[in-house]
Amino acid sequence: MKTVYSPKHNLRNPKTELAGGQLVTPFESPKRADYILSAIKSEQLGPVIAPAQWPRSLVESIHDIGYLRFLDTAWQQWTEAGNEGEAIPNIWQSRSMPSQRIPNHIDGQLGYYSLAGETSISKGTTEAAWASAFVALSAAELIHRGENSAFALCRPPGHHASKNQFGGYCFLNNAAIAAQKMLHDGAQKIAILDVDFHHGNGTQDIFYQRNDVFYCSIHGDPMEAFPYFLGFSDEIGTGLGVDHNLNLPLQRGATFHIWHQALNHALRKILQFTPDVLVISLGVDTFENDPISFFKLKSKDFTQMGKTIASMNLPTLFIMEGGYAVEEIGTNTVNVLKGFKNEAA
Ligand code: 6XA
Ligand code: ZN
Repeated sequence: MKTVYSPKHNLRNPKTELAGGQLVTPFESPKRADYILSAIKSEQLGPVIAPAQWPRSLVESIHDIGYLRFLDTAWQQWTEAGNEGEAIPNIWQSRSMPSQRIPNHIDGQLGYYSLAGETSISKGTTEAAWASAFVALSAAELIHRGENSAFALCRPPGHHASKNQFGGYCFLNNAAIAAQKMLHDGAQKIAILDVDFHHGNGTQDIFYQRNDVFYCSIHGDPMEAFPYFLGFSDEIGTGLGVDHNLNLPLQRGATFHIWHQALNHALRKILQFTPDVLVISLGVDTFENDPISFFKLKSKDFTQMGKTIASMNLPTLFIMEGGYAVEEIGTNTVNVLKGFKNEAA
């Protein structure tokens, strides 16, 4: 299995994350990709290749032009306003302020274009986000050209990013961008299975009214876990998209036995959809020692996860999302990929 990787992820190196009432060193750090890359090499998963450049229009097919313009200018606007630290939103349009206007001031724009407050924009963030999207697009191209599987080592991650909002460490929705490219290239139907601990609110929202993309997620119950306001089991899609969205929230302490039952349920539904390609939003923050999550998967369980996914016999594009127990993130990620590779026909 080929891996697509760009060292430009290092340009995303914020110093601050708002957590527990403090500014802490962000969980989503460059080290994460380093651990994964080194496990890919030591476990000899396959070649590691650089991404190509892709037309901006492929990203514009998912994200609003105004949002992309905001990302292009946010850091400059922030520093020109005289700020010393990193750009963290601190005001949002709330239920009691239903304005449709987009503010001119950077503080207002940060609120308008974000859905959460932990993620700061730092110098280089936008460049890294684009490189991450190019990693996903290049891995999608491998599938288009006939590879049975590919791994996009994306960083920053993407599944929380909606068409016009960043948050949850995400800026551009890499999985959505890759799926849209494959549809553009001739695929009729794509299934996205999101196995990250967190619900992929951005991906769900982007495809919620569509029947060419089936989004399915297994995640911590949003009553108890980020992103709190989306990811419930009664969200099934609207319009053409009815029955093309499946949420399987699980409770605190879920073991692999319980998680795997949800996986089998998800895979049965995906088989009924008969997709041309399976996209896996691959977060390994379901790990028992993950610092920000509450499932109980062990390292060996990730191998079984990959094997079970391989039993679908579908071209499969893995896109990296979350996972923060940094020392184990490499092993756990590569366990999924090797489990898949060793089982795939
Ligand atoms: C912020 C939690 C952000 C979750 C990021 C993540 N308190 N998403 O791993 O998959
Ligand atoms: Zn996550």
